[in-house]
Amino acid sequence: MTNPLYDTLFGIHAGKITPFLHLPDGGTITHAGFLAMAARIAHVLTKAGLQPGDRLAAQVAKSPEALALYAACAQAGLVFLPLNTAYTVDELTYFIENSGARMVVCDGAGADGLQPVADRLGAQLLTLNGDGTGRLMDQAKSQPDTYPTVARGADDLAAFLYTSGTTGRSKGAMLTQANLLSNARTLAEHWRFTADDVLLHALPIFHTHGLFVATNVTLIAGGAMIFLPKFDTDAMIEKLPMATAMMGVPTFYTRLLDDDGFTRNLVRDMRLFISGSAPLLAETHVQFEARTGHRILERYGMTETNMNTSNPYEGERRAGTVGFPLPGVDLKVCDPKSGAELPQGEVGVIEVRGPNVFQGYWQMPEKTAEELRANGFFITGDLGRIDDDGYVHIVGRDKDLIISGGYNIYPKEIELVLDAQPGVLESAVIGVPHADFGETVLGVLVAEPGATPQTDAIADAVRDKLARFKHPRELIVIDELPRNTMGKVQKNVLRDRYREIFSTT
Ligand code: MLC
Ligand code: AMP
Repeated sequence: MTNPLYDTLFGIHAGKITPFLHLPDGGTITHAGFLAMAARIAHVLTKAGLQPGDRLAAQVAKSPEALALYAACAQAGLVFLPLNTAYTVDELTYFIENSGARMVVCDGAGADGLQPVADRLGAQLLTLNGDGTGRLMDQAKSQPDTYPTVARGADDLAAFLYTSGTTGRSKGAMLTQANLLSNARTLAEHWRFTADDVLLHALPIFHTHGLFVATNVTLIAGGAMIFLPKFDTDAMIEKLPMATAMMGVPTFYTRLLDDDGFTRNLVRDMRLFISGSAPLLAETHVQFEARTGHRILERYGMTETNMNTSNPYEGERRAGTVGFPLPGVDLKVCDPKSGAELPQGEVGVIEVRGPNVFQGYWQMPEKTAEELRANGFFITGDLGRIDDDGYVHIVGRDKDLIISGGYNIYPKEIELVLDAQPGVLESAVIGVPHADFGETVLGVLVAEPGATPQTDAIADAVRDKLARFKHPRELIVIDELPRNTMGKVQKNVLRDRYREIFSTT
């Protein structure tokens, strides 16, 4: 194979005129049509002077063309760096600079804001809008619809996904072709995906879940996707009868259950519902089975590792657990301080090793060394235990992380912005329960002596700097933060104090 990722996911479908993407308006794009689109894009990228190994940063709305950009990067040997569409120019600047991206592809609406950044950082900029228009596709139109695939090895980098951290600085997780392919193969087999599958795809394609789990698994099996631009309950209800499988974050499931139009009859031809990226409440699992007769299959993964565990396809899908380590994945529960493996049943930090585990953080050897052991085990920061039957339970987090609707939010990043605001002495950002998003963000502020922080102005300042999903839903000013005897802020005390703040009952 000259390029394992491209050949295995995309190239094998050359010439196939069966549908690959079913679009919301009822139109379809065949595998062959999709590959031709990718080839034309690959020509544009190569003609722009991009060389194998160069990074391409894309902040684009979900569309067939956006997905073809991923395929084009694979074919041209480029490192694909997808970015959340909610990121602000401030956030994007960091990613472009840190990654050394040579090309930025963004929505036309964002081009004016990003052009000066791209110019300063020596990156070229092309536009791609949600409807497939823009400079990228204008240039692609006149290109040949086949492209000589660039030779790459399994150990070459295929993608960078940025993940934030406890210091507030985002880190580029480096994923190789082998990382992505090994997981795609394992999952497709484990979840019995075939060319007959039609996956209802409503996830964003800038994260592991929507891009690598959902898309790669479908591609490797030769199946098709109903490709929706985003999650919308009505659209899901309309399309579910045509699907055989769905993948979603827990919010998808709770929103569907909240709609009376979501009935057993709609999903009679479905074979599999998968949930991940955030904890699925056992109560959601139970309600879902009562409504539909289907047991949701919950799995557990991370940006750095792809998928690590899964409930069984056949056998008991146990609510409140993430199942067993996937074939080829070693998983152990360790003492957070010493790193020593704990006896089965005890709670500790989950560590994982396998062909799915990333290569480290781009140009951050110290950060890599803190989380990726020399023996290959990655310290996930998730707290878990393995029960008597071998099921893995995620019971909490050893890292200061909020997961809202499946998006990760690191409080430190928000605290740094809040601390810099006039009248603010210090801040603590915590996650509190939220019926729709599972958790949401609350900002707790302490005023400088004699000052009165203006929470509206502070909210405006946050809006300029950080993506919408990171914004505190509310800012509260209190006299002082609770601290332990070591002076460390006791976020658990704050979380207990405000746990009902967004409860609707
Ligand atoms: C949108 N908003 C969010 C949000 N999504 N705020 C907090 N958390 C979120 N997840 C903002 C919107 O900008 C909007 O702001 C307001 O909240 C309400 O928006 P909405 O219309 O209700 O939200 P919607 O657009 O429907 O999006 C909700 C969602 C979406 C759950 C469908 O967030 C989503 O698709 N999440 C999936 C994330 C995901 O793929 N995670 C995988 C990571 S990979 P305003 O101001 O306009 O009202 C990973 C590894 C693994 O974790 O294991 O998979
Ligand atoms: P990310 O860094 O965005 O890839 O998010 C990964 C994190 O999501 C993990 O470290 C877990 O904390 C969380 N996660 C993913 N899947 C699950 C799950 N099924 N249950 C609980 N937490 C999960």
